[in-house]
Amino acid sequence: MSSFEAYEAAKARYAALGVDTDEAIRRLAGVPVALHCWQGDDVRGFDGDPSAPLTGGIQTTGDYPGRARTPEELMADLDVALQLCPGTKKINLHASYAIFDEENGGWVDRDRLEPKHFKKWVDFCKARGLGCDFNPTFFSHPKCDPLTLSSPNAETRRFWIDHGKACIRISQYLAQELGQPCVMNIWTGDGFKDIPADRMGPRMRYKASIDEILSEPYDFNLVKPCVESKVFGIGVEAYTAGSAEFALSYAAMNRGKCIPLMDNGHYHPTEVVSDKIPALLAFFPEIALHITRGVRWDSDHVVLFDDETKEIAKEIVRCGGLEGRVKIALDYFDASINRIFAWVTGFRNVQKALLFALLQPMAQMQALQDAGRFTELMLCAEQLKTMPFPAVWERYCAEQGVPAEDAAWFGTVQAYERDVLSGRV
Ligand code: RNT
Ligand code: ZN
Repeated sequence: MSSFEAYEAAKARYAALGVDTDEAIRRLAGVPVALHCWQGDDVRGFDGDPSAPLTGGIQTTGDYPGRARTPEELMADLDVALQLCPGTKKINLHASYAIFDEENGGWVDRDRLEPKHFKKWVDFCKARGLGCDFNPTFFSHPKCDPLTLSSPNAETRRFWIDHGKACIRISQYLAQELGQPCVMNIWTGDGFKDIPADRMGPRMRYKASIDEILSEPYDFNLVKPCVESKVFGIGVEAYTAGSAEFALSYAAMNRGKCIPLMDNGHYHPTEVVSDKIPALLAFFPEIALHITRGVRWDSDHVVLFDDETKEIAKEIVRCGGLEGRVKIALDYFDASINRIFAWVTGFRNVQKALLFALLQPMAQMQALQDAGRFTELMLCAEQLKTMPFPAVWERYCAEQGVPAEDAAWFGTVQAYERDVLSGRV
């Protein structure tokens, strides 16, 4: 059977369930998903000592060869990954990926960053028609004492607040230059290894610091500041200042100024972000996500086409998230496998999950639920699992000009590893 025939057959089978495959493909093509730059270099960035450790309670493990060491290498690697990913892509930068050169005056510390340090990234995005998201970098820096925005030391807080404000200005610049909103995520690893004497003080300081960062003028239509919560990190097992309740309450009390961000690695292992999406959308006009995969803990493994990724995608679609209410980004870092493969696999899996969700007869399933017909609902949900999804995925990839089969694009990654990555020693 040709791929045309396979698609026509799949289309007919989905149509019998009341699902329009052409419409699903059309909708998915317009949904922006942000690819995180930090998978390409193990979250090191370009603004500090390249041998300094990653801090803030996060960790990359593995020593697969070929990590990007310069902006040029990272951009070249991103290009290879992006050409293999279908859909509307944005990239997601951290402030630590500032590019310093003679033209822009050379290195400055994070509190002095300016839009000009991201001009090369703007050029990169413009040439490829990409949007860009942004993150202040509150970790891996000598000014972490080890706390940042919640530090009891006023000088430390001053430095990091000024960093946050600089990042608001940079985010506004990115949005204006690229003509699409920039999601700017505030996350710190601030917390304690063991039981703190004072849980309130750090949170009050964190709150005041974010208030000050957000006092920097910005257009909320262009810059979407987020606050990302986290239950624990390495070395901050007992307490984080930016807990779930803290971040959510901050966003709720500052509607119109910032939005909540959920990373599905940041909750107790039996909690699921899929269920939290409609809970938050009942109150917030917009929310943001970091899609990742935790294995027993917040381990930031590559996103797979697994049950929870599908369930997250299903809730995004069901709750109207594709119409701009849910800002979708990826967040993982695996240094034990080919990094470009990791990027492409995770991105394609989010696309697959969204397409899989768009191919469900949601209105009919909702009607079954509302009528209490749970037997038929289970039947329908199980039937969906063996529908001819691959034929629709292949059509989508063909329309997007990317290889459909993994074996096809993996050859490109292998060739690049052989010709380019293996030469990086
Ligand atoms: C850490 C958070 C945070 C970072 C990135 C690099 O646990 O998930 O989002 O992963 O900012
Ligand atoms: Zn995250």
